[in-house]
Amino acid sequence: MKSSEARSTAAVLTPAGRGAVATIEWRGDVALLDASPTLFRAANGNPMAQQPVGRTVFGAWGRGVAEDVVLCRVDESRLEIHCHGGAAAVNRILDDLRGLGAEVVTASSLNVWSPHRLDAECFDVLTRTTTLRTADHVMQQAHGALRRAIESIRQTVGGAEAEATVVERLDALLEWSSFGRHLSEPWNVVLAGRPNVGKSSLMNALVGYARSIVYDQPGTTRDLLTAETAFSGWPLRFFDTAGLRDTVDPIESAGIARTRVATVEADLVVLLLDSSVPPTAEDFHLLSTLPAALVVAHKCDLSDRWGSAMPSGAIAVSSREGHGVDGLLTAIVRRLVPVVPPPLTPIPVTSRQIALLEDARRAAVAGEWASCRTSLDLL
Ligand SMILES: Nc1nc2c(ncn2[C@@H]2O[C@H](COP(=O)(O)OP(=O)(O)OP(=O)(O)O)[C@@H](O)[C@H]2O)c(=O)[nH]1
Ligand SMILES: [Mg+2]
Repeated sequence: MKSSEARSTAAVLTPAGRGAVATIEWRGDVALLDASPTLFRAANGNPMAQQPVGRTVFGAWGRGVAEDVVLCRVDESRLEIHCHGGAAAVNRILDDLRGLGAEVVTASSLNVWSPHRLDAECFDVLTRTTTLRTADHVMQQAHGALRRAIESIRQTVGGAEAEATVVERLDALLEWSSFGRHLSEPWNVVLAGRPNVGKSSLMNALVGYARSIVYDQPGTTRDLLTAETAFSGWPLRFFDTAGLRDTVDPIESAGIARTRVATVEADLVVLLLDSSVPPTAEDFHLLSTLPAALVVAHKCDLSDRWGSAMPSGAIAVSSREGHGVDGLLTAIVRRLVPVVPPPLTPIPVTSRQIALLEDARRAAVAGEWASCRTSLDLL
């Protein structure tokens, strides 16, 4: 072993088995990785030593069947490797790093946690992310993107700069509140519609396995059922619901009451209409009570009985044939994440951060600069 190799260490920063994404820190000479080009291939084709510090780099790790990973050079001699959280992926990467001469140590022995409370809080959120894409955004905050933005606002508070500028800059951070909160908590998508329109079938088609019972009698699903998945790197939690109708059955009524609460609390409602049977008054009632819903013309493998009564933006889907399911997922994601923040955008990622930024904004609007400063200092 060369002396330069003997000095490298590797540690898993994330708790074992807790998240779907794991983070490994490697301290050593990045050129060692580039000297073994079959080990890591950056999507942008550049060697790691040429990737700027702080830039997140997507790529493939390993010989043979590769792992999707995100790498980031934290500084000249520290590299973070984000991979799928399963033990197999983590152990494989640790083995490869051992092959480069690294000694595998515990995270606490590395003393990696940032002295900045805000960065450390973002590191904690990082352990709860479930996709590489969300981990990438949170990691940028853990490396100081949010802290630097807040420090910069803090310096201007009460100074010569106009109140409007501080409010504007706080607004620019708060614009990403909902996005930031969802980096560690899936977006909730409720599948609603009359009984038998195929909500459970669509839930199964969306998540790719038979989560819900499908049956040809209306009233099959009585309670809320959830299933989590990710699409385009965004975590989604689907709710299969009891079909909405008037009923005297007390259990079904309780299920319907839960459905109504879920539709109010959801980030998005997908309203299913069965295009193979003529529209009913209940369908039109649902369309008017859920105006923001994404509408699906379901069972499009059968002949259409709605014609021009179907809303023009409805997405034709057949869960039975699989037709239109990917298009629906794309439309769902477009509604939930209409704009993706550019790299290094500061984003608040916890409710605490968002609440304090809102407090700071309220104080700034009222011209209460001492209170605004206090809120920013608490961050
Ligand atoms: N042809 C066709 N039939 C479908 C499709 N999706 C569902 N079905 C059928 O429609 C019936 C009802 O499906 P479910 O998924 O149980 O409907 P649901 O909306 O969950 O029903 P409830 O739980 O009773 O509210 C079943 O017989 C399914 O096989 C589809 O895309 N095409
Ligand atoms: Mg059902």
